[in-house]
Amino acid sequence: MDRSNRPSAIGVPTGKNLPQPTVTMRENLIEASLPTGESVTVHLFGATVTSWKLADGTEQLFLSEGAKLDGSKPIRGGVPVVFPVFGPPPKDHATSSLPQHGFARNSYWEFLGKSSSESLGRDKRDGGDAVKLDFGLSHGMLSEEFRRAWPYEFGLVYSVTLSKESLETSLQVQNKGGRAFEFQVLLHSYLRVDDISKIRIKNLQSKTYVDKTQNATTHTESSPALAITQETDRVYQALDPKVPIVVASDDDKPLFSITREALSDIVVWNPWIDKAKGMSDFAPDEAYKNMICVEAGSVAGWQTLDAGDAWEGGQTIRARL
Ligand code: TA6
Repeated sequence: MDRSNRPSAIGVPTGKNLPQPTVTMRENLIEASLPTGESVTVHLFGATVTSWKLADGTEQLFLSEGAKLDGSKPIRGGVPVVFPVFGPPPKDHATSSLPQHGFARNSYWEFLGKSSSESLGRDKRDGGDAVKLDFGLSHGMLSEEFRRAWPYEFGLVYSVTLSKESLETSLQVQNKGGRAFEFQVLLHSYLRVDDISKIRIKNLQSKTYVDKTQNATTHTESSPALAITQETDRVYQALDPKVPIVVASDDDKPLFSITREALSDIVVWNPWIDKAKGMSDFAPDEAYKNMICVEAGSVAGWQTLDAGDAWEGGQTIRARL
């Protein structure tokens, strides 16, 4: 066939002709930004997202001014990763010797690499509309103390995906050993708000919750729009992950919307005045007015992962809808 007359393919701009996301690494921080200005920063300690900014530069996450960034303690703010146990570990459990909220937020992870829009299977015409950062943690990377406290061969891959309209964080848990283990997991998101008295949390009505400020007694949410007027520490259970939890202003403008995959519990936490003062890394004391934790997790019970199996779950947070 005479190929000289074959029409040339119509040029479809590929990602390589368009401005691409940038990813930089300095010390223990990985920063990714989109050509349109959105950015995300992840600290290798805990693979903790410490900043998420929209295109206009506004910060969406709360990071305490007293947060330790030197690995001396979990980072107070952003999105700490809670694994393999949520809260203080039960005494009669394999996690009993671990610290509160487990070791994932308390260990250095490794940066595994980035993927941009094209490899994310998104619209190729806009190479810069998303970037995914992957982080890994495995048993051999843990401190001797943690390895001894929880002697299971595991692998974690934590993916942070920044797009123009959302921040997505998901965790894959692999059981690389020869015996099953139980785990809990939670993404401890500290959302930044201008004024805690002017926000409401929606889509919790009629849901069952355990109230940790009332001796872990069980209650049913009666409010269609929960206001935060005191120390609040509630574990809402068995929610449909597809139904967004919405943080709205008091005149009902949506500020954040959180949907989940395989995470059916939501923790709502604000330390309020006394607890804020009582945390040495929570600063300034008044900052409880500028944060609300809405935490997607699987924490009401335990997931069992058999040898060789894997589990995946995650959240997508949309801001300023
Ligand atoms: O997610 C809510 C919670 O379990 C609260 O009870 C409070 O302890 C908060 O986590 C912070 O825990 P941390 O260990 O980071 O001080």
